[in-house]
Amino acid sequence: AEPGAELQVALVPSYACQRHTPLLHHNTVLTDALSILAENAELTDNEGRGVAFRRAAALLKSLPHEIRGMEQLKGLPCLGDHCLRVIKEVLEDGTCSEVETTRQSGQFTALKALTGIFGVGAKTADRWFREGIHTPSDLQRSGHTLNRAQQAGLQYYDDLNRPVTKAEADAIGRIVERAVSEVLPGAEITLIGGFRRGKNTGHDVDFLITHPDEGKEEGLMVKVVSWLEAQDFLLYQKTTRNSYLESKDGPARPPSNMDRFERCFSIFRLSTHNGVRMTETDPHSHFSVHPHDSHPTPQTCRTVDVLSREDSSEIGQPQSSHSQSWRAVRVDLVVSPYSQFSFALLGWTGSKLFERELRRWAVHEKAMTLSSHTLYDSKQRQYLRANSEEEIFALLGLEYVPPCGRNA
Ligand code: DGT
Ligand code: MG
Repeated sequence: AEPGAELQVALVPSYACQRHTPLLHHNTVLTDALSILAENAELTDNEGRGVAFRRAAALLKSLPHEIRGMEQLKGLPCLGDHCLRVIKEVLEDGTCSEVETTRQSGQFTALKALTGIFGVGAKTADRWFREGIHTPSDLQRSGHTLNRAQQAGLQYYDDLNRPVTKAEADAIGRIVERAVSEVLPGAEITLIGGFRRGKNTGHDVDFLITHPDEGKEEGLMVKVVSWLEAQDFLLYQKTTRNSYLESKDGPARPPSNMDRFERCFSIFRLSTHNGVRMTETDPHSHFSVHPHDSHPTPQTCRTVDVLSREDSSEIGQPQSSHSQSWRAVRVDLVVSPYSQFSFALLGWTGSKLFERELRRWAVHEKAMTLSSHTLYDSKQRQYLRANSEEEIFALLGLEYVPPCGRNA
């Protein structure tokens, strides 16, 4: 081994929020294997195991080199016996039998296919699987009563399981920006989720909306959604007031302005202008570049081919009728009061594991409670204010990690 290699390894910190985790890294063979086991654990009601596999994968993603032998893992955190067995097998044989068995198992493939339906979670999928329903087509034939979300999920199954490109995310961004500026001039929208972390594709597009005059954002979601519906952009939407369920271990009663936090789960109808070249740049567009955001993604000028879609409608749904003129895209909208914007931005940029690690760090290392709304200091018994993500990291005693480093 190289001199100093072990020392370097000993310095890898154990919380993902203490490290930079880039999108592209050196250990994809190992992390792909661990991710399958994580996914399987999550699908079979084994959250604890799922998190353990996710943490191990995230650790490997943050390493600056490729792991080629077990000796390189000495002293690294987050790697339990099970993970080490998996890694050892992959390093020695190229594959791990447990991973391959899982990948090919009927239960895993069925649960994946069923949870691939918008509106279907792991519990529902598992119940259906036990009834012999293994595919979306099975479900359709079963005559089960489905809620509105699940009906839309089945109807647009193929579209919603095809990755959303950055160009499509930007096109949706321009529509949302138009909607927002029509109903509330001065409101600001920011691209969040995986695309803010630099991903080229996503399963959905996430936006955060706010207004510099606190209070103006109240009731904004309903107006935005009405405008989008009137323009025929929405195939499905469900707007919820914030239920504040996320911080189970948080202070029992949040301040009353929390009630204003609104969220809309939607499915957009996005024109694909098949064969037409669309210019992405709008000089007046400022979405994804928020004044609070000191690390904006430069909106570079480029021209893109908007996909030409092959209609491969597996379940023979109405998708064939709109062949190539539009596609369905999952879009999440969140409205936040200005004073909570930084917390919302940090909380909705992800990744899910990075968020989980931030909250775990806050509780266990700092006796604080972090949510997408606030940071509460249990020792001082008070909420701490912050006007940027950098300030929140500083309050948590962490070095700042930019969005592109949060791909844990
Ligand atoms: P994707 O869409 O699969 O490409 O990847 P992400 O990272 O955009 O994942 P997504 O869209 O499920 O969620 C975006 C981030 O928003 C996620 O990393 C954590 C956060 N998030 C999602 N759902 C909730 C929620 O119900 N409450 C809170 N506070 N945050 C959420
Ligand atoms: Mg997303």
